[in-house]
Amino acid sequence: MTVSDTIAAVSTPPGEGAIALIRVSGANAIEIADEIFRGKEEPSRFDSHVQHLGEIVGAEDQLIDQGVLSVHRAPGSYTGEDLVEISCHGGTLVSAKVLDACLRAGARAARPGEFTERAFLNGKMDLTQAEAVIDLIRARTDLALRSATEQLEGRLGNQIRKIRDELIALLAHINASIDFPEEGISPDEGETLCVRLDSIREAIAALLATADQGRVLREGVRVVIYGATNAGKSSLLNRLLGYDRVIVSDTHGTTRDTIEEAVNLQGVPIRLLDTAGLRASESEVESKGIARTEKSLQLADLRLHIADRNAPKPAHFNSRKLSEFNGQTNLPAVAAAEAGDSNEIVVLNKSDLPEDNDWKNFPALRISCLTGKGLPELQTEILACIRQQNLRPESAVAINTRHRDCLRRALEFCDRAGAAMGEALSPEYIAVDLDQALRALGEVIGIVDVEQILDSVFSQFCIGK
Ligand SMILES: Nc1nc2c(ncn2[C@@H]2O[C@H](COP(=O)(O)OP(=O)(O)OP(=O)(O)O)[C@@H](O)[C@H]2O)c(=O)[nH]1
Ligand SMILES: [Mg+2]
Repeated sequence: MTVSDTIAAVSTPPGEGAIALIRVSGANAIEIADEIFRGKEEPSRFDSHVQHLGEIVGAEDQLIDQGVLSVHRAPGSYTGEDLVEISCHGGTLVSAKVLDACLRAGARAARPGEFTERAFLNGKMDLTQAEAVIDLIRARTDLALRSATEQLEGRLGNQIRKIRDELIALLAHINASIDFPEEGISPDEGETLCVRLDSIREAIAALLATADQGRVLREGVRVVIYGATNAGKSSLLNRLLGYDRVIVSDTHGTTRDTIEEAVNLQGVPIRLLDTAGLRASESEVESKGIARTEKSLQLADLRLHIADRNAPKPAHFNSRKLSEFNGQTNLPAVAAAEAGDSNEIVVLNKSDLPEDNDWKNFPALRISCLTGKGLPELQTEILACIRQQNLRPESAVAINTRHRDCLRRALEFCDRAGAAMGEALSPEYIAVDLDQALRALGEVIGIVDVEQILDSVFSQFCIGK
């Protein structure tokens, strides 16, 4: 990987805006600025981080736009290299022309994420911090934003480094006993080593346990609305969403597919799913829809089981078996609900209408999607369930899928090393496993030089970041 060439990109999103920002980074950035900028003095004479007004010119000194240029000298810039930022008027054509002028003057068009990649390669941030930049850009809730900010500040990286340091010390100890076999590892020492390895394993496991919270922060809590046809599932989705997203009608079986929308519930990101209503159906399409309902329920973090209180209680509320509706299926989720798990909230809708005798004293939350009554209580209940399942990320360190894979491998190798220690195998065996664990941990923060990891991380960025 070469970091010698100078890159340039428009860092603001395409389209019309008040201003656009063009960034140039690399050894020739300031030279390029000199070539395309006409102001009171040349950019190469600017103080670092100070903005100057001037004219941006293209080929043959043709005026492109008036703009503001600042020079950020290495190593005190975002990328750690000489970096130039040019703000111009935000038209698509203007920013394209400014970029073109930079390219003519010797820069190369940057790939997505290349500025952040350089920041990483120049030691300005570790890989978890670089990933936090993507999370920050994509954050849609306050919580997700806070988590990304703390990761950007290096909290996750620091924890990984701490575990790594302990592992390195342990490995050094074991390597010493390989180099000086006559000294060996005494039983006493063996025991301390085991204790130290155990505490490392615990620390890795604790980070792994935040994977669910990380998924929630990045993707949202999966909440699935299900129940008999015509109960008001689609009406509830529309209500929670705040607009009429899904078709609502009094025809049974209106919704035949699963429909997903993102909702922000007091800062908690939610993926809300409306599903095809449950009933015995002859129609192939509807049966397929019900099969999808079942699939969604298996992946749900939380289920909202909704029924029409104005109608008799559907049979599956008693038998809790979907088989009565669909021939052969038997919902595991329904069975779980019977066992009294907390992942399900039973909701009786249409509380504006009289209640059917079947529901007398039935313990459930009563709402009306028509009048909005009971909806605040339902939202509170949803949030309480999420908190109870520990899905609400209060602690801001939360790992992503890539981190999880690395940490799982690290833990596996630590477990193997632990087993080898327990069996008093020769220290070489232990050292091999610990070394692998060390590598896996290093991958999280990008210490191991594995180019494909870098490619997969930085290709998710937008250009100019
Ligand atoms: N009176 C009253 N009617 C409601 C209420 N909520 C929904 N409805 C009506 O009930 C009917 C069914 O609502 P939907 O939201 O389409 O029900 P669904 O569960 O999505 O039905 P399917 O998609 O067929 O499974 C519609 O005519 C709604 O207007 C309510 O709280 N009170
Ligand atoms: Mg519906």
